[in-house]
Amino acid sequence: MNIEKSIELFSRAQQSIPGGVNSPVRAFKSVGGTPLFISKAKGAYLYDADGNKYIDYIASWGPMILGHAHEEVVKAIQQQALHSTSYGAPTELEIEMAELIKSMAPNVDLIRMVSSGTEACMSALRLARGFTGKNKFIKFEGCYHGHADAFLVKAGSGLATLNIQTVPGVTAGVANDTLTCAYNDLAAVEKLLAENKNQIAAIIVEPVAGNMGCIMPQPGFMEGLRKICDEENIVFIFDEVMTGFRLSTGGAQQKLNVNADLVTYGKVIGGGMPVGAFGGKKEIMQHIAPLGNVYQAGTLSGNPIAMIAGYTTLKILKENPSIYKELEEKTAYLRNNLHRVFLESKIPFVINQFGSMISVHFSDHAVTDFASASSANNDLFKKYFHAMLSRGVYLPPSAFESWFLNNALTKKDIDYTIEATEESLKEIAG
Ligand code: HOZ
Repeated sequence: MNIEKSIELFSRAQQSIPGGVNSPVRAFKSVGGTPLFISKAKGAYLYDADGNKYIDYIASWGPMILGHAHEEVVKAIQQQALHSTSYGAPTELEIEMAELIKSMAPNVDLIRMVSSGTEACMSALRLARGFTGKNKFIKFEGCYHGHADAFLVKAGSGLATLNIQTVPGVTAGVANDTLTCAYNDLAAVEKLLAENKNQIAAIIVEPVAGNMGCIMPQPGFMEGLRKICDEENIVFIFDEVMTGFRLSTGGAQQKLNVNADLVTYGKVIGGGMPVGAFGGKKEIMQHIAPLGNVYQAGTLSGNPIAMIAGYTTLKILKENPSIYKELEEKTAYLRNNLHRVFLESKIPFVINQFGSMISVHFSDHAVTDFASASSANNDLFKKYFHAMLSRGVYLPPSAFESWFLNNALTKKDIDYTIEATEESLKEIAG
């Protein structure tokens, strides 16, 4: 595969952009090689600067659930752009977006739009602290809630990919209030509670983890967290930046049948534009300024282009819930057939799948938390990643990221992916 232009662009990018990329995982650091520079995408396919075509399993890390350049979404953006791209004043569109989200997501009385998942989680945490008057919070090892200081402790995603243990610039004072324990370990949560009685404002969790590969909650884990939060007067925050409107029309809350007090969104709700949101119960949300004193603001919050892209995407999902069934069927088909070809290869593997999120860990034991995800064979992942890329299948360039299926993928694309895996595993086994 000729990637001369990507090589040239990467070298040029490094002269002006740190590491040549605007988000670390894109740099291919843990898998090696040159990141591909993308020139366009349509449906399920990405095209790089050299004109190579790839089947896309990243979907912009989740947002492009309908496929790239979806006609209705593109048209809506074009029409809105004619009326200006930003006003810095309220619009009816923001109300429509809030009403649409409220009509889809359980437990959302009020919702505030922001511009990224990071902002959404950061603001939800501040709100939980302001509401409870407590400072500490619990997050789970390997869960990633964006790059606000408080969350950069034992975080997954890019930090796990780059093996960054502590982040210079995050002060000890901030990190001291971040308590961590293993995902799926209720006993560890109870221990933290006992050690920090009446000091914990919030528990934040990815209801289906997607930043250490895909990891499902064990039966009873989310329900147990809900119970603890009720008993201890703790705000339960679902970080649905990945799962929101990806797993169902009501997100993970609906899919897992567990209520959160606050929910954060991103990715899908922006339809590919930079959008985040946090919302939840009125009694908590009414503490946000200008209703209350918990300050939070943004010049581009509720930006009309972002709103119309997200609104159009969500409306399509709401009106066509069969999309979720189709996505789930496609992902299950992929999982079952990957399972078959991995078994034949005799290479140890674990495939975790939930809805349209899936990932492969090269491991001989179950992957249920960050420790089990980290002990998988990253060298094999790296070889698999490159073998697939050379066959035109674009997987996330890190074993610590979930794959996201988009609904433009056809059975033919998935069959090709399975064949490519079969060939890649033969190549790896040598
Ligand atoms: N942290 C993002 C996925 N979990 C990666 C985004 C990117 O590098 O573009």
